[in-house]
Amino acid sequence: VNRVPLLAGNWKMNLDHLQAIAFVQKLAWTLKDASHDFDAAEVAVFPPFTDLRSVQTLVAADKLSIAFGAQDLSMHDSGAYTGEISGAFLAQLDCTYVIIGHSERRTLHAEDDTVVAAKTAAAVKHGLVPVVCVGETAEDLEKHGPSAVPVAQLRTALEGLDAGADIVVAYEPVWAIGSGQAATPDQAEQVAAALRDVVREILGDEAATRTRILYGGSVKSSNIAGFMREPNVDGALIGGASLDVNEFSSIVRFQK
Ligand code: G2H
Repeated sequence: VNRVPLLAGNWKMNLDHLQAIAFVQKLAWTLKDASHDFDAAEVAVFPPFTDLRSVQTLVAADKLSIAFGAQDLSMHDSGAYTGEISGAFLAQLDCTYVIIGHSERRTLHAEDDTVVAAKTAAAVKHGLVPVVCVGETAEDLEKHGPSAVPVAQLRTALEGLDAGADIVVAYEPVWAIGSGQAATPDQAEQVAAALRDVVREILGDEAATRTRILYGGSVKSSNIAGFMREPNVDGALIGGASLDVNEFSSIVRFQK
């Protein structure tokens, strides 16, 4: 199976637009120095909304191969939704991706599976690739086992999408996020395989073969290789460790 791995840095609410420019420039130089093959491992960053215009300008001016996206979007196209950002606006800024349903959105902003599904549909409608995040809490894990909750979350998120929809799935166990305690490669593989079955069930075989499933939760340069050896793990969503250019570059240049 030929899926290009995706190494994606979720900056969360870090780096303002000036820091973003400096960061992306340094990242591009570091990867160029290391002769990184972007066709072999795709690199993406997810800055705050207010950085996107700066990142777009820099990427276009320097013809960088670094992709970028937003960390959230509105389920609506336009209108009286104070503080919300339309997928149409993100598409205009050349965003390729948009993260949807990150556990911090689910927990801190009460986004449930229905909201996640509406946002996923909105992203696809505007030509963005949704990075749909799913994952269980420690309590879910104890009560329902490893894949039941992420599987149910993904089922709802994908309902109503066309088979041709271009999506990325991110499995992020809540207990592993920012905790320093990552899942084991085995655990990630087990859930990733179950999530691929959901993609197959809802979007069909072709989508299941093509869709990239990422692992997220305390990924760093010292543990990335183990995840990348798993057949159903096609990359990572990296939070804390993506804010250090050297560390993120080492993750991007993982050795299997
Ligand atoms: C999970 C992850 C990035 P971290 O939230 O989405 O963050 O790598 O800091 O655990």
